[in-house]
Amino acid sequence: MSKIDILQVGPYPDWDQQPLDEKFTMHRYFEAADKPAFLAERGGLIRGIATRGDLGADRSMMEALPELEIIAVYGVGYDAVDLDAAREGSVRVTNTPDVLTSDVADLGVAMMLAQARGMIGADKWVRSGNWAQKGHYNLQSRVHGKRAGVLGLGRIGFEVAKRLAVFDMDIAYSDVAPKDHARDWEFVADPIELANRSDFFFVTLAASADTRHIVTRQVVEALGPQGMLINISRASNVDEGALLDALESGALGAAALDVFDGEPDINPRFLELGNVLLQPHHASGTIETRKAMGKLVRENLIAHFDGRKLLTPVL
Ligand code: 8YV
Repeated sequence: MSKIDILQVGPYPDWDQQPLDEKFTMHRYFEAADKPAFLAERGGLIRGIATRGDLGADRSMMEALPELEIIAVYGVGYDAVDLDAAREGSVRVTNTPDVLTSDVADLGVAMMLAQARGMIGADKWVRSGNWAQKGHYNLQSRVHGKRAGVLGLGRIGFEVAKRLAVFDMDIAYSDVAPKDHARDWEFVADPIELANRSDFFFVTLAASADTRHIVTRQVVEALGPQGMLINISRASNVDEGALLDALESGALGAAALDVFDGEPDINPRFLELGNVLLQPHHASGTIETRKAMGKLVRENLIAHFDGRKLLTPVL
């Protein structure tokens, strides 16, 4: 029996590629020199898409695949998948929640600490010989006991807040409504008000058309010259032009970012800034978590084609 044909939108580690190749005929879209021709030639064979959170699947791709049944996303964020197009085509969609939650939250907190305590610069201070030649590194900013705002108290936001509580931080959060699991953390409906009462402001909400630029210039300026914005969600949740303006003028004190407009080709204005920690969209980037994500992608695809219940359905 011939193997089912799957369109693979982006690369996977070998430990995922090998079992996928064993089980399916994987058509490596990301390696195609002429992608429209690739879809025109093979589109009629394809019954599933294996994609990544940052790559997704748009309407034009789906329309090129008349036999498409399922889209499996390697990532929790499915904002790059055109869900309307998937619904219209009765295409199932899966993602990889839960398995990556703690690693993403860990990195978000680590980014806050690293930026607040100047760890990247301090490492350079030692390696350059400055410590021996020029003396002590500049004093930095305290984290424990300060005010934290979490914009989006979903799985990742909750794990971030849980970790911040260990640093005795005064925690508030904003979401569409108060959350039952929010412990003693204050609910603040308005992101501007949340930023006003925060020293560290985490953007942890799922990205969608409704959340685009929810972090406005007003939110950034409310966070202020002593404030820090940490984004481990999607760049689209933040008005990046306003963020850059505020970082350059000092209207915002600092930022720690794992996601960017146009990534990996980020705005070169970031490269000139000494008050930003830059990370390459790798909050879920641990061996353990990426293996768990890849396993979920495979298991969802196999379950679908075996006629069984999907493990982590979005649609
Ligand atoms: C993914 C992410 O690992 O989970 C998501 O939505 O953004 C990342 O954790 C990444 O998109 C995979 O390429």
